[in-house]
Amino acid sequence: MRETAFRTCPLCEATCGLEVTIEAGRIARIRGDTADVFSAGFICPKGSTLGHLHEDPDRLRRPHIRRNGSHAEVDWPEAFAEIEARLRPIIEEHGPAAVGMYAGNPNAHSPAGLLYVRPLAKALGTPNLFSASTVDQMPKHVSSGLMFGHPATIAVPDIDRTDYLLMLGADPVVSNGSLATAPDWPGRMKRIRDRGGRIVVVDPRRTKSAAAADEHLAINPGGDAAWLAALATEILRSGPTPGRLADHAAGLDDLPDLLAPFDAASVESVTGIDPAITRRIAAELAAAPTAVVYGRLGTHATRFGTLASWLTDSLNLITGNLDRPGGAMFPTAAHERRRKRPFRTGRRHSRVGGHPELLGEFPASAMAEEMTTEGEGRIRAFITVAGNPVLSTPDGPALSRALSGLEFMVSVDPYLNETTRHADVILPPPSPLTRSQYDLAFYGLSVRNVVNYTPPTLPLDGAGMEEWEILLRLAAIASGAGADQDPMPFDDWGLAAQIQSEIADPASPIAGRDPEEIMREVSKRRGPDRAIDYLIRSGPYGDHFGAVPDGLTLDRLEDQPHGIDLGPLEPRLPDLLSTESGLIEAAPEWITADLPALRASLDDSAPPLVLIGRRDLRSNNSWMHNLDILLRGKERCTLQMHSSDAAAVGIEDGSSAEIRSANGSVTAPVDVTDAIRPGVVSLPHGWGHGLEGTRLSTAGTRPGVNANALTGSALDPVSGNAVLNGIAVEVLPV
Ligand SMILES: Nc1nc2c(c(=O)[nH]1)N[C@H]1C(S)=C(S)[C@@H](COP(=O)(O)OP(=O)(O)OC[C@H]3O[C@@H](n4cnc5c(=O)[nH]c(N)nc54)[C@H](O)[C@@H]3O)O[C@H]1N2
Ligand SMILES: Nc1nc2c(c(=O)[nH]1)N[C@H]1C(S)=C(S)[C@@H](COP(=O)(O)OP(=O)(O)OC[C@H]3O[C@@H](n4cnc5c(=O)[nH]c(N)nc54)[C@H](O)[C@@H]3O)O[C@H]1N2
Ligand code: SF4
Ligand SMILES: [Mo]
Repeated sequence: MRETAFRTCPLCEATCGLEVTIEAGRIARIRGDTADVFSAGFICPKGSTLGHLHEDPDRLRRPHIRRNGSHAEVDWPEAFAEIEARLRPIIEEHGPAAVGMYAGNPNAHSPAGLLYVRPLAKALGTPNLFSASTVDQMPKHVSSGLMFGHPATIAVPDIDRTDYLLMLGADPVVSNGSLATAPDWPGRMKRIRDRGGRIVVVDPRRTKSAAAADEHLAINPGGDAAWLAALATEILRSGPTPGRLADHAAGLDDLPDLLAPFDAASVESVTGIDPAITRRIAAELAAAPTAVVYGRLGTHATRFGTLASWLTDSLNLITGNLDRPGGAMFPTAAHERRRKRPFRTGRRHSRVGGHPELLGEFPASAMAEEMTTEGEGRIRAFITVAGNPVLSTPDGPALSRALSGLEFMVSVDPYLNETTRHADVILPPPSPLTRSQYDLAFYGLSVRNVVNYTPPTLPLDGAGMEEWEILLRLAAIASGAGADQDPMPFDDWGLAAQIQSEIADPASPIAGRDPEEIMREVSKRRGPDRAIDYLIRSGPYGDHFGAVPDGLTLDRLEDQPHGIDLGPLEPRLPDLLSTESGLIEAAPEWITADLPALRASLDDSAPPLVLIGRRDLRSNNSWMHNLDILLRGKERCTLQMHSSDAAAVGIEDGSSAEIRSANGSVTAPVDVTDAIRPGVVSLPHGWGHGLEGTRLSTAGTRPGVNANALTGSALDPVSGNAVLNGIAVEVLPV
């Protein structure tokens, strides 16, 4: 029998619609869903591989326990009993801080990750929480939280209507975009130019995105904050023009003085950008009918990442492009909640490094030291959920050693990989094709308001357990309720508590309603689907449980497998602001306090050679390398190096080189190219497979090397985000 199902791809932020052909219960083909309201048929090479992922014999189907150094399959009750027997005594003897947790990137792509990891963290009650956010976008959360009041109040580039896109440290033609959900960036970028708009890409490498732009500026790694500050200074010479937002912003008058040390001339040494070009770009930005500055990973994972993130939004504000069509706008997700409490930072500090907490987390770079430094509050047991920090966080080899010294470790992960090989118990979630999909993270970051819900495409395999149930059971164990306890009442209590608090809020669309009636209305579904139905029905487009007869419900979404287009982004300020003042805070002190350090950096002498990262279309961080269909083809874990740098040390294209940093050393084949700035080399992250105790037979055939053996403890102190770009290195022929 042949059937067709539609689903949203869960692999990256682009949320493409997939058309899945199923024959006799197996995936026969996956291609782009041409009827999808958002992606209209666009997909990348990864989207069609979900069937391969589903079939991958190395993907774990049942829990594994490590005994005598190797992992063996067990059943679920045995796995949970083992966790209870080994985790609880550690908590009882040493307190909750003795258990740490790291949540990785795929959590942002699954309802289970987004709805059930936080309750698990709460049940653990530990301050030692870490996530991939601090090797990624934490600067954006911090600057958005402080400027607009909530770390999720993030302005995205309105690329479908803009006349001018200034894009820094992002390569969306390859990454398919981040903090700016838009399937088909290549097509959308082309349309900007087709309608007479202009795209400027700022990146030390001439990327595929740079090649698709009108202009490419090869900035020095780490130079973005200073350069953006200089653009702001040049624009502020003729005064800010925030337009409608003038009455809704505090601190605008402080900007010229704060940014005075940075102008086109003073930042040339750290950016490598000719002052005349900087002045011209400033003039173009100010003059464009609409324009947007968009910065991403390459600007965030640097020493001054938060300043760069803040300056991005500041430039949009002072040019009148914040919250207007064609500028930087705030999406309205169908499940959005009202943002109330103002954002706070630094409520506590990490034990060893004294790093301030941000969003309830400490920097991922500080995980290893919290495990290996003796004393009260040391992390003795660890949980990873959908993360591979041995490959993805700084000084991965040191973290690997720290993990091997733990008393107990649990991983919720479908693979036995570089990180999970250290776990005493591995709990595998089922294949993504067997779960429902609704992008709780990305509809709030999307360049159009859209909504799409996908029910499971294939039934759960008999041995499998849904990931939300795994997480709920872990939470029950962590809270002391026991491994045998039915965890479902916890789920009911969690949702009931949310309903209670929202009906008590006079500003909620369901204020004063009967909580039991609402619970009944959503209770034909379970787990995340039930929660999502509740969130949508009581959300901005919802049916408000009968009050808005044609409003959204999950049933209605299920009837629309290609999604529902809710229209272009709409201006949302000042209503969306949740700062204490009720205003946009244009110059938050937590951030501007870092300006003197940026000023001082203008006098630093640059290292002769620095390392940055990059992504590849057929790769997804560390975890899709076990699929032969993606792995085949040319070697991807190569060091890109400019021909002049290669010639200077006698390195030829294709030969091997040793890359040394203060932190470590790796050896990789060199790809000599002129598409990178002299003085800069690039190595992708997520490689370094083939380690003992892993079960990744395909990835092991082309292991590559771990770029994070070269990165170290450097971070942006304002956000705790790791410095992954601009690492001083030496490259030597071998
Ligand atoms: N194919 C593929 N897609 C992915 C992923 C993947 O691994 N593979 N990962 C996903 C994830 S988790 C994320 S967060 C997104 C990230 O998506 P993007 O934010 O688009 O990140 P990258 O593609 O890494 O591009 C970052 C760019 O910054 C440049 N760069 C490095 N240092 C600097 C600097 O100091 N200044 C400037 N201006 N540029 C710099 C690099 O050369 C690179 O081209 O991609 C997602 N999509
Ligand atoms: N040097 C350098 N380092 C980087 C970056 C860089 O640009 N340069 N980029 C950084 C960025 S942006 C990110 S987001 C991080 C990513 O860092 P991580 O999130 O730690 O790493 P991933 O490689 O995405 O690992 C994902 C893990 O989740 C598992 N997994 C996949 N799907 C699921 C699922 O549905 N459920 C569960 N439970 N597990 C699942 C995979 O098997 C894998 O073990 O890497 C960062 N590291
Ligand atoms: S671009 Fe992202 S969402 Fe689209 S098919 Fe590729 S991996 Fe999936
Ligand atoms: Mo990321």
